[in-house]
This record gives sequence, C-alpha cells and structure tokens, in this order.
Amino acid sequence: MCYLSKFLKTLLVAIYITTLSFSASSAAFAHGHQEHNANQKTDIMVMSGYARATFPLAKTSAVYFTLHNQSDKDKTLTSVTVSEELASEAQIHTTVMEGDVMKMRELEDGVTIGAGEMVSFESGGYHIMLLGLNNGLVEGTEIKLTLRFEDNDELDITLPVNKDDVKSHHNHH
Ligand SMILES: [Cu+2]
Repeated sequence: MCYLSKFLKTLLVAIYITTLSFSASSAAFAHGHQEHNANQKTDIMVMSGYARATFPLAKTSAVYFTLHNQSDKDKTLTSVTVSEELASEAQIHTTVMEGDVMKMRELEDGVTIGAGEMVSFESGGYHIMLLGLNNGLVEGTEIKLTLRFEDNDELDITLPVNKDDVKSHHNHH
C-alpha cells in the first residue's frame, strides 16, 4: 500500500500489472463511485470514473473509468479535453513494459471499444493523463472532461477526485 501510494502520487510509472479482464474490473469497481453518464448520441456509458487526488504542487494526475459501448458499432475514443483552469492537457495513455520497467505511452490513435463491449482504464493499463495541473487535484472536488470519439461525438463527464485507488480500498476489506 505505501509502496503503491508513493508511486501513484509521483506518477513515475503505473504500478502493478492488472489483468484487463472486464469481469474482474467490474467486480473491483463495484465498490467504487458509480458515475453513469449515458449519452444517446454517443451510446457510451462511463462507469466507476474518478481522478486521482494529488499533493498541491503536483503537475500530473490520472483519470480512470470504464467505458461501456452500448451501440452496435465500434467506437474509438480519440481525445480528451480538460478546462484550461484545471490543466493544460489531457492525453490518452497506455502502460507498457520495456524490459523490467513499466512506462506510459500516449496513444495517438486512441482506444477502440468494440460494439457492446467494455474497456477499463485503470492503474497499470489505459488511463487519461492530466498534464500541467494548475493547482493539483483536491480530494472531494470534481473535474469535468470532454471525451471525443472518432465520429465527432462528444461526451461531457464530471468525475470525483478520490485520494486512493478504488482497488487499494477494496484490498483492505
Ligand atoms: Cu500516463
């Protein structure tokens, strides 16, 4: 837990390898905050979303959620935007192993969610990286993001800022 928190707070790398199993993710996230922002236009439901709280001078943080594509065609999340007051940029990242080191990499082509499928953005995998935070992220506040999809659909979402990884809490039960 301490080891985990340090890495989370400094955001050097993602922390532990999590199997991107949708069923496992759903079970873990069931204890977390439920944020259902269904949007008829995009047919994408955002579940269990949150941004990680930081110390005040932190310049980066990460956002996690599960996207459920409720339409009958594939959807690709191509970009995410954040208000300038909060941060200078939001990027779609993945986590990859380079030798023994986990590194984050921007996904220029975005992430595709197959028709009817769910994709989890979580520690050790996909995540939304916030860069150039102005005042860090304060626990208990909310942030607004706009998700953009390849067909120019947009989805505005509001997510809570939580201090810890939902799964860290879960592991203490
Ligand atoms: Cu990242």
